Amino acid sequence: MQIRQMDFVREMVRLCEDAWTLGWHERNAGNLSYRLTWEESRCVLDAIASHGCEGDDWTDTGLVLPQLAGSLICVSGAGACFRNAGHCPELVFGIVQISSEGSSYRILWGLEDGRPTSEFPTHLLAHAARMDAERESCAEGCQSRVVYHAHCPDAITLSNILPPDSRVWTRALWQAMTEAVLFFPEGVGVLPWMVPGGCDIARASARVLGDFRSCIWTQHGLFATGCSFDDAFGLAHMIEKTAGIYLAGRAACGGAEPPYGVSDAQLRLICEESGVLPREGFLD
Ligand code: 2HA
Ligand code: ZN
Repeated sequence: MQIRQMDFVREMVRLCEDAWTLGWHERNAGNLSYRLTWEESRCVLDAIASHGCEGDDWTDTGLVLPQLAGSLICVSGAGACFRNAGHCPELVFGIVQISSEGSSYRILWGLEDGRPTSEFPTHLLAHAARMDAERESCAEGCQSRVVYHAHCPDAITLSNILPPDSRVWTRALWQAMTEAVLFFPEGVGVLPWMVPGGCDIARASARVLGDFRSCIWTQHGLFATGCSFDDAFGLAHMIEKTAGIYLAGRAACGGAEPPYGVSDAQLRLICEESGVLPREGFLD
């Protein structure tokens, strides 16, 4: 099977097209990565071997991540426009292999225009952070495979009016819409403003993503992670939608806090009914 026909590539294309339509990916905004299963990795390596391709030279990532040693990661490219994902997946995405020490990568397929996204360090550290977090908390081990960064406009607007505080943000979003708490009971992580594109913001984001499945980049956008494309995209969508509802509510109240959001007592009731534990300390 051709690599561009594989399910995970088609899923990446679909996410890009949907998110482009929603207006989250102006020009070359945003980036996306997927950590392949061993089965998918084997299919990719077989497909590459059958074409007699060798893979590129190794490039140092500046990070040492033994969790990712030997992994194959499909990632969007630096400067790539999500709008073109369906038209030319080999330009927008590529599959890289992480070295056995977890400190460098080489391109096996795609990225025909160059190299992985400028936020590659954040993607690598986010995958590793979720693997560590889930290994501790989940009997089945790590399920997270998708890391997604989008410039969602309402989340960005909200970061212009709320402090960069996870509890404040989470409460505003939970109160905006009844079921938000069920989608992100652990809350939403928020990172104060930082320069994008390097290892500093990557390390700070990974600290947040060890604790939350999402991370707001203030005045910039958000990161959402998940076990599947539906999971990561759905989480980003839920954060963006609740941010929009909260903003519309505040605007309708002349800038004041909307008086009739879902109350703490109601949030506790929904959680009890659904067997979900809201993050400790985030309800009054
Ligand atoms: O890839 O969104 O943050 C373009 C970006 C960088
Ligand atoms: Zn960005």
